Amino acid sequence: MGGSFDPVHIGHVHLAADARRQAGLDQVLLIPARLQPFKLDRQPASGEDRMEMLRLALLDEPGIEPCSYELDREGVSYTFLTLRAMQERFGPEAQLYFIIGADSLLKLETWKNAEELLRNYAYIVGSRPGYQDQELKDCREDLHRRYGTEILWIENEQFDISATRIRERLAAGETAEGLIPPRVEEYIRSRGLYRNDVNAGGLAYIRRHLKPSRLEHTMRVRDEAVKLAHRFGGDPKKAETAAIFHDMAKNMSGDEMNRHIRDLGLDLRYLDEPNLAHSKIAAALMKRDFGIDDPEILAAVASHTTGRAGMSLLEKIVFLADAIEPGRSYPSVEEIRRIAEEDLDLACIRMLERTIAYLKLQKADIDPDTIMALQDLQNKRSE
Ligand code: DGI
Ligand code: FE
Ligand code: FE
Repeated sequence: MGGSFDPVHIGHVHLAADARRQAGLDQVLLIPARLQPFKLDRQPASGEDRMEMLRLALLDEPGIEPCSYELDREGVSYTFLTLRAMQERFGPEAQLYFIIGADSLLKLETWKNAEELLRNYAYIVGSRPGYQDQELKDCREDLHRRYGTEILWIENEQFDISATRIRERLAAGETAEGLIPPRVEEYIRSRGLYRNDVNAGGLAYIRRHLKPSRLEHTMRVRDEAVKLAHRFGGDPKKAETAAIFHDMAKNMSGDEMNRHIRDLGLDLRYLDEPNLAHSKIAAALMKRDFGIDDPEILAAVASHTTGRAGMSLLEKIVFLADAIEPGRSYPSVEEIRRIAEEDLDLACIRMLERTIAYLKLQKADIDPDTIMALQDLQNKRSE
């Protein structure tokens, strides 16, 4: 059974145990994959830590063991190479079963050396009870007919536990009790793992504090900000972090906002304008409660509503992503999206113009930062 095991959770342990029992296997090996940090938007736990967590998780599970085969080799491991090596290790008489999830089964034919995989090895597919829908049944039949592949079903209650959710909880300082074995949680705490995953901490916070529509908006801003960062040479990781947190203070009550303004020592003039306060409160909370002190990220959150004179690339990206994410609809949004395909500054100018026009129509006070942001960008353009 392969996987990231970052961290191993009871879903993995149950699947391995159920597979061993239901299919009568002599031994189950859990083989953590080498993870490439640059391919993930977060820092994975090291191979040593993931092996140790597996060892601890499997202490009470006879016949199930961690295996460091893929970690010990250089580069990306292909499953067909790992299975070849296991066949060699256990001898030609050994019948190997590869334990996978239902979604992987559907994609098996796209894997490297799929034909070898399908002809030489059998599979145990874990799925939620009752999840064997027609597509899976057809797939199984089809693979069996064309390659003679033997595929066994394992029904597994905890199959949809998500390691992402577990990391989010841990990063937010919550326990993952009931999701990972207690010994593994102790190890995670003692090693300080998953604590600095700020994005996970932010996601856990906004899932709890934002209304569904606001959460969906935030997710779209995140995607848009990462896209803009790639397009204009910004830092996609910083853009992602700023976007996740940017509206974290949006669904607070007036009392709550006032309390934060007081506790955080923010300027009183924001008190009666929630739209202006929420971005400043968010930046201050990120710093105080999530330990984010990158000034660029904090500035991008603090200025996302109004903009300001001298905006950095990241500030422009977050400001614009918030304004043009696919859920937005106002008269000029299509035009601004089109401009944002190639000209970040001009798109920001058009957005600021539209905000000012809108606020005038509403007879609302226009923040000096909004006006100066526009003037600054216009001046730089005419130079
Ligand atoms: O938080 P979002 O809704 O995603 O978006 P946002 O942070 O850009 O907030 C938008 C609201 O803020 C919108 O109703 C207009 C208002 N706003 C933007 N600039 C100014 C402003 N309100 C005032 N009073 N003054 C401004 O300069
Ligand atoms: Fe906002
Ligand atoms: Fe927003």
